[in-house]
Amino acid sequence: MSRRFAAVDLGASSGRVMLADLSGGLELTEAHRFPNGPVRVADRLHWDVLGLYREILAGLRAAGPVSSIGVDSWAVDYGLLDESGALLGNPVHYRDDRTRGVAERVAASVGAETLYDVSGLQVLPFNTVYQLLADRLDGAATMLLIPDLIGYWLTGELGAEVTNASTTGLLDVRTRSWATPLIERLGLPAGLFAPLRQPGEMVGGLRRDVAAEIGWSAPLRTVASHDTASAVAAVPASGPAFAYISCGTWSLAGVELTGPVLTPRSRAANFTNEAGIDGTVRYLRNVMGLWLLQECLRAWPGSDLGELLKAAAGERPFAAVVNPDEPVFLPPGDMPARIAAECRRTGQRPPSSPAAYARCVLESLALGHRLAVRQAMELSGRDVEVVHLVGGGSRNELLCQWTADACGLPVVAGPAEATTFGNVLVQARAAGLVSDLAEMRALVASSQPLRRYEPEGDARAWDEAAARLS
Ligand code: ADP
Ligand code: LRH
Repeated sequence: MSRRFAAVDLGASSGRVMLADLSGGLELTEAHRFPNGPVRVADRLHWDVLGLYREILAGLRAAGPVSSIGVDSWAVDYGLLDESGALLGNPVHYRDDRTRGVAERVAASVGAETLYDVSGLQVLPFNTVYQLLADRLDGAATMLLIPDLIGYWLTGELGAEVTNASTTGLLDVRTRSWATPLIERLGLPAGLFAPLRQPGEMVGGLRRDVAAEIGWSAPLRTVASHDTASAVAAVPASGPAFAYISCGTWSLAGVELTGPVLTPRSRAANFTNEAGIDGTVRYLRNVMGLWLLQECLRAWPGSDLGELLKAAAGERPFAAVVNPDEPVFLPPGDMPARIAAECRRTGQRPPSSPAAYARCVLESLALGHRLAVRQAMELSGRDVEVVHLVGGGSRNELLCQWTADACGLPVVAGPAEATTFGNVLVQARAAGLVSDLAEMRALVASSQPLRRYEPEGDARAWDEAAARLS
């Protein structure tokens, strides 16, 4: 058996096919990277799922033969299949507005407490449950979340991987099985939901047409197919006293627990209890993340991220800060204009240059990180000595330093490709090359360059800035 594994990792801003070699340590190479993002067609926002599938095949062709393949992606979104297994319509993007008001209607009919008690999930307008209720389900036989859909196209096998299923709002947080009574109470057909699979299970071999297309064949294994679950599995922590921030398009900030927290205070703070590998709970909250900066950059054609960050470092501290989680920032559109409007609404002068906007975004995100990490600690009772910041955001030195400063805790940054590491290490573990979660994390820690940021600067200034947002 070769010690090479392929990871397909679809992020909201880019997808990649990565190749990991565990023959002597843990080496990662990028076989193929391709852009991803929303596609608007008339009044609906979609993903280009067939385009993504084409790029995945190109990536697998470039990667060459491996022992097994794993697929992960962003959560909550899905494709609907008819009886024959054909895709019904093009998957809709979670930033689409068709779910407006649905969460409120469901809370009024079923009760927000009941929903939280069953699923343990934070309320986000785009949770799968709300999307399904806003969707036309006529003719739909099966709902597959995106990695399960890709897996179905690669192998012909139907299933629902459990870490991602935990983001639907329809998985029982205690039993980790489909919450059939809730599904039925909501009037959704229970038959839509495919049998659950655990990370590390063998799914099956590639379909003949797929193998012919890429020029080789290997089995597909389930991994922690929710990208955030894979990222948390690869956090290079050495004990339990850590918080994590999986920082890319979103910042997912919280702690890893052995059981859910379902208290009224936890629900009020909108903390989620998503499934991690090996029965762990990812107790976290979504912070709007680098989406804010991505959308600013889209509004400034020709701008360069590196140059912008350099200039942001020279801007006046705390000139303006916003709550990054204001719902107004969720959809695509003119981000600088929305930030300016939010500054005016809160009695602050809007930034006057791209560099000043970048500073405002990064300081605001660091404050969002601080609030989520502190609340996660308080609500779960978990002690935290270090914050691990992984994902593309770990390459942003300003954000790492300011997160350390704002939290008053050391930040260990990296790896940027934590999701991919989690993906391949679950495969390697299933193949018997790694023993357990602790060893997976130790392997990441010993093989990847990490950078430590100690809190510095003016702690009082961060307290004051945080107070401006509360
Ligand atoms: P996703 O998986 O959600 O697509 P990633 O984890 O790939 O997101 O992170 C993408 C983000 O990482 C980009 O929006 C960018 O802000 C940040 N990033 C990537 N590379 C760098 C870099 N060299 N310097 C600063 N930030 C970076
Ligand atoms: C990050 C992520 C996050 C979800 C969001 C939809 O990529 O999976 O965990 O909340 O996308």
